Amino acid sequence: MRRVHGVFAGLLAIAACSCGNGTGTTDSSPATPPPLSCVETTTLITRDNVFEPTCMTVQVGDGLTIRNEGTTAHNFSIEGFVHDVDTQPGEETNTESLGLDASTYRFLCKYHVQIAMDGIIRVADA
Ligand SMILES: [Cu+2]
Repeated sequence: MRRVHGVFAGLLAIAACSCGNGTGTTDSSPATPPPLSCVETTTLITRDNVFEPTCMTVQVGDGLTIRNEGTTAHNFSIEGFVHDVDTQPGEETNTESLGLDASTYRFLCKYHVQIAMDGIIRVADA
């Protein structure tokens, strides 16, 4: 019993050492968005392949103007909601009120989400 306990403690020590070398991979989840400085705007620009800004603040009831300054079609979707708006290159799309409660949401381009074309939208109480 005593010997088993000793081996276990040794393994813990080794695990702690390898963590210190930066090999830990368990905490890479973006579940908690980092505290970004969000831009207060209802105009979202899409480029190839990034949103600008990547963090925006709007008021409850606001709609968006999505302007595609890229050379390929981009999409605006809000994770977990039905919004699904395509904007062609050089064009502009105006959405109606997003109809979202005050909270923080992730938006993304469904065509390029695999290459991290996404952002954060904060909906604030008017
Ligand atoms: Cu895109």
